[in-house]
Amino acid sequence: MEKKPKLKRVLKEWSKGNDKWRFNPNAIDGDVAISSDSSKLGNRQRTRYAPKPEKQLADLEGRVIECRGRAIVVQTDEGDCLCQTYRGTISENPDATLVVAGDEVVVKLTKPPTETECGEGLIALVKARRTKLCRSRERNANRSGELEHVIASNIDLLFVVSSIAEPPFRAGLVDRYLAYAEYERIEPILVVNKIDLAQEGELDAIRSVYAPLGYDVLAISAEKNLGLDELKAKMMNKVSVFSGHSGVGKTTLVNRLTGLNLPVGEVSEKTLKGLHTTTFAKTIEVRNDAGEKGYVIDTPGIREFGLAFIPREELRLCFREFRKFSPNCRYPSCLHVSEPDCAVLAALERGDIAPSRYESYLSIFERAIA
Ligand SMILES: Nc1nc2c(ncn2[C@@H]2O[C@H](COP(=O)(O)OP(=O)(O)OP(=O)(O)O)[C@@H](O)[C@H]2O)c(=O)[nH]1
Ligand SMILES: [Mg+2]
Ligand SMILES: [Zn+2]
Repeated sequence: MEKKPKLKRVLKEWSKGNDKWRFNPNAIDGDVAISSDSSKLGNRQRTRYAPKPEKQLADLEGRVIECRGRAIVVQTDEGDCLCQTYRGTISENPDATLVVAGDEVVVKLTKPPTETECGEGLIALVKARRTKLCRSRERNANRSGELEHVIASNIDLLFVVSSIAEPPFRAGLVDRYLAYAEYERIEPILVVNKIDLAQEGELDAIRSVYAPLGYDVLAISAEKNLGLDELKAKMMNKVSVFSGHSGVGKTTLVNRLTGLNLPVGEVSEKTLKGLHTTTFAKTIEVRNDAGEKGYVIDTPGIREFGLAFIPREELRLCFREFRKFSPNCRYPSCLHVSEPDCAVLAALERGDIAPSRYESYLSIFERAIA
């Protein structure tokens, strides 16, 4: 998936805002309007039109690799294409972010990809997402009409990346991801990175909470190359996403797994400035020695992961350890908070449910839809 030189250059220009390929919203369907970036030109002259997509160019199917502002990179069997959406873009995902990394799309070509150059085109169709990672879902649409802010789509595995220190392990955030994974029916895998910084017993304490629930816990040090083979093996023939707090080492892991050199950040610097090193989701190919491959989407770190959109009666099903006890609650509708004869609360009292997990449940519950 090594980008061709031209694609890299154009992406750089676009991300700097020097886009001489700005689209004219008034262009008629099929016309690609290109405006010159010269401010000296009069309004009339500012817009010129690219040729219409050639009739004989067949539409191409592909997968979105990254979206950087208006620049969307689509990988197709014929080669990478630099695309944009336009007024005629059809989405099968109403009220959600229009295009994200992982989306399967149909591209109307304006220029076919060649051996040496990437193609160009318009996104004609964004197909329905099989699975998705959402940052938040609003009850009222935001300015762009989004009810769901989607970060990545069509993923098989959600790697919940945390670190043992710098920043410290945050059980609350990890539990939110796990609850989300249960809700969305995506398989989650816990990655505890920076084990080179672990104090005696810290890793066991984390394992003792999550391993009995059936969650895979991978202890890793990207820095010291520990546990990376096991991680890579899980990723083969799948599309994975790395998600977690800023600074836990998601991009460092991607770099170690691929030999790439994507920018990583200094934790102290970032905490002070509140900056994220990775600013947009990006898909990267990961290969093993046997020639198998998988894809991983590296995402920007997050501090909060709101789950207010999950209704309370569904939320109680997202904590898998409750399921064993809940049939014995007095009321089938029991939400395990203050109801009499609640078997989940009794299990918590007995120490059969980890207090940190129940605390996470309550914290999500308080904001969930009643
Ligand atoms: N000690 C130690 N440091 C690590 C390890 N992995 C990553 N780091 C450091 O952690 C810092 C943050 O790493 P990044 O890869 O930028 O973190 P990120 O999760 O991608 O952060 P965002 O892009 O902001 O979400 C860097 O300074 C890395 O060198 C590790 O295994 N051990
Ligand atoms: Mg990063
Ligand atoms: Zn109950």
